Amino acid sequence: MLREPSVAAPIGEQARPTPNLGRLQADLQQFAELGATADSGVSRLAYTPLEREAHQLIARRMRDAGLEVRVDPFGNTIGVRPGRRAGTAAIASGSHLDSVPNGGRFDGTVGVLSALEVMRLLREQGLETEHPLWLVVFAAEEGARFGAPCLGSKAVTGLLTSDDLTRLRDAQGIALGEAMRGVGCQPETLGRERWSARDLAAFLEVHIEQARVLETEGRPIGLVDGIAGNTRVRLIVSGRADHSGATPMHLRRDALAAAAEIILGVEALARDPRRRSTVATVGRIEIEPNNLTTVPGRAVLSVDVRDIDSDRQRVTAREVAQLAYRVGERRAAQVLVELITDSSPAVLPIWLRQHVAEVCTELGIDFRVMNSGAGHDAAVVARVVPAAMVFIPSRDGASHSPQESSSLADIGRGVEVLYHAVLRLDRVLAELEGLG
Ligand code: HGY
Ligand code: MN
Ligand code: MN
Repeated sequence: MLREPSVAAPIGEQARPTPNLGRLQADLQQFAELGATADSGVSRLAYTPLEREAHQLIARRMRDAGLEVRVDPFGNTIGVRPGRRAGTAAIASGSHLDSVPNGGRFDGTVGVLSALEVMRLLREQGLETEHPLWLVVFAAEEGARFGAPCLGSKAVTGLLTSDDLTRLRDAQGIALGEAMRGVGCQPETLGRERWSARDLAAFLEVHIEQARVLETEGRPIGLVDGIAGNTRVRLIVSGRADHSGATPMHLRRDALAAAAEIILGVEALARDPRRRSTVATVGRIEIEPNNLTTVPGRAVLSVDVRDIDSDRQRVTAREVAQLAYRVGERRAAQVLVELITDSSPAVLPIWLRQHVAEVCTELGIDFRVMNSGAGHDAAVVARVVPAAMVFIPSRDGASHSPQESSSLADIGRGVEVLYHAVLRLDRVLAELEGLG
């Protein structure tokens, strides 16, 4: 006897619950207070007590919403809403709660709270899905502290190695593994837990766009096609520390002057019109001895090269190294190049994006397909299960700064799209699995 489809009907016939914007605003405010900075930004770095405090807060919110909560050995917090058919692969949604130093209050947090609001709405609607639903909060998505991004999602997808635990260090020289243990994680279990299509059928991430396209075009939703990859290198320029008054100009080996030439060279490489979607940034520089009356003897530059095209990404990174060596030779400075991290671009599966696109159409919400210049956990998760990303507009494209903001109305639209995408996916997968 054929079972009645136990999943929600197409949007036309089913309720369109209104996201509770007041609740979302209150939650955004509470997370904004964890690591709040003087100019209304947040600093919640990877594997610090503040990031863990944010995970403990979301765990409480998950339990309030009726989810069973667990924290895995890498600090990822996962809330589970059982489905009718235990044992089928789950539909997951979520994002991250760590930030860059003095970053924005929306990056990552919007995706986490959108997924939480969907769980609340399902509960208030009394809707039970066929598949289990996961709310996933990944640890350490930002590369700000250790140079390499998406450490929590890489840990569960087999892309983090035990070598990374000692090799990756922060500005104080603290190794990744040590920092993880310092906040109660168990990095030594790396490799034991690895997510696969048995666990997850799909992962959906709502995120702020962090650029200006949606706002410029007046579109409320972006559906992500490709996510840029990143190659990050450390350039160590060693000259000679000398007296800034007694040392004639022609005898100097000024490491900072060499670094300055390299920085402008990196910018010129990325600005080359033949590299359509390449971006390159020297976002961090350390100078020694950093004293007014000493010619700088050492400069360490961190370079972030990104592109949606993997060949261009790697060719540009190689040319950055060659440029640095040439400047070093000319200025009698020694140059060492260290690879910090290298992640390929990801193209998200069109079939999953198409389901989300049909949800937008049924909801009458305008959208556009677009690439993401920023990296995301969805790009990592996409290596093991199908992933989709839903962007909402960023005011003036501001992000990774206290000026980052998105309107509650736009956040609410992202919640609506996610809510109906989860239900549609639950229905489609159930029918495919012959459960419907
Ligand atoms: O840096 C990024 O691409 C992102 O914010 N993790
Ligand atoms: Mn983010
Ligand atoms: Mn970010």
